[in-house]
Amino acid sequence: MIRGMQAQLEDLVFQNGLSSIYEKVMEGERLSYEDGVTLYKSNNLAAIGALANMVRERKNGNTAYYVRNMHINYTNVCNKFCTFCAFQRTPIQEGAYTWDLKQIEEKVKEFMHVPISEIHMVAGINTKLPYEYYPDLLRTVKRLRPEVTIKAFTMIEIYHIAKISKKPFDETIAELKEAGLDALPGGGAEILTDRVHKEIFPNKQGPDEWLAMAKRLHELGLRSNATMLYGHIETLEERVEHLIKLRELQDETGGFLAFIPLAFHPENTGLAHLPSTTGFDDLKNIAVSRLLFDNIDHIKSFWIMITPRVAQLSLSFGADDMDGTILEEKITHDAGARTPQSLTQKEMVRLIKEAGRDPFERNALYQPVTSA
Ligand code: V47
Repeated sequence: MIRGMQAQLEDLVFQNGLSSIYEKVMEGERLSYEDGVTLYKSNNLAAIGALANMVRERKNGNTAYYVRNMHINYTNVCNKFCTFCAFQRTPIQEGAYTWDLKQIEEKVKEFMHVPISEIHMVAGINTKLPYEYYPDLLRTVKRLRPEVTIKAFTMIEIYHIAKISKKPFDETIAELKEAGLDALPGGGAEILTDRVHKEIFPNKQGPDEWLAMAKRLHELGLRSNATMLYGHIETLEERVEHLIKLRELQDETGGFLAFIPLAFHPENTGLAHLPSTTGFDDLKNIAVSRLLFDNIDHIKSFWIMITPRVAQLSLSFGADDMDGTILEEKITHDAGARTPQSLTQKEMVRLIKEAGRDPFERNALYQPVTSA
């Protein structure tokens, strides 16, 4: 950093009581729980963003990753009834759907003309689906598009699949890998505290089980992402607790590829009385997570939830990944998202270049992809 800019930043952090955090960041020292709370409570987004940007550039230089991908939400039938979810349906509810393998094949074929290198699959827990459906789903997708990396099944789906497989856990995971599972998405973590678990997602696995499952899968050689659903009933302290729990697990396994803060969308949910998140809070979550995660390489901004405009700005506030072109998205749009369903590669590259970053096309494992 040139001296003038550094002096300005020192003034900014000093005026805002962030000097000790600034010093730790300069020294590459790990931030504490208390530092996390201080950052979340501070409204000096410019100072927090500048610190996060420093860490981002140290870790990822000027690179901004993106992926050409497709989302497949194979069923919205779910037995978990999480209060924050607008996507779930009971089996007999209007709008309930479950795609059989033929329909999955049709969905993949519908976008066969679009070059992609990742397919992201997450869905509800539909207890009517037999175990074989899951490896068959992976095989169907891989058969049609062998060039893609498949990032599928949240820790919650894996719990369910493993339970109904009636086989030893390691065997089930080996079978899913063999069928085409390359990586796992970060969903289902929500807020990893017992209070929030009890309040808004009591029917699915809670903090300890989510973390235990992630640990197990990392140990079996699978990499995953991690997410945090913010902007509902959680306190700022609980956000920090969530980040620290993930950081501790990452110390043990090194299995997390990316962290993605997910902005809560209230429409059509049991929390519809709550307001949407703001651009300010969206950027702050990106920046604070970049500062706390000294051991996770990538901070991803999911433009579907925070808009392409805010995601573009986030590239200067700690994020180094814009996620994907998507094609179709259901979970956030059912909850009232007004963002588009997809971005073209051209639009993605333009957003990144205008932000002064160098676009880098990747697959689900952050391996480089050479554009067709
Ligand atoms: O776990 C549900 C969230 C998640 C709402 O790993 C909501 O690259 C906002 O896992 N408002 C599933 N969010 C999505 C997911 C994901 C998404 C993008 C990238 C990656 C990745 C993973 O969606 C759920 C939940 O946290 N969600 N309802 C809602 N109303």
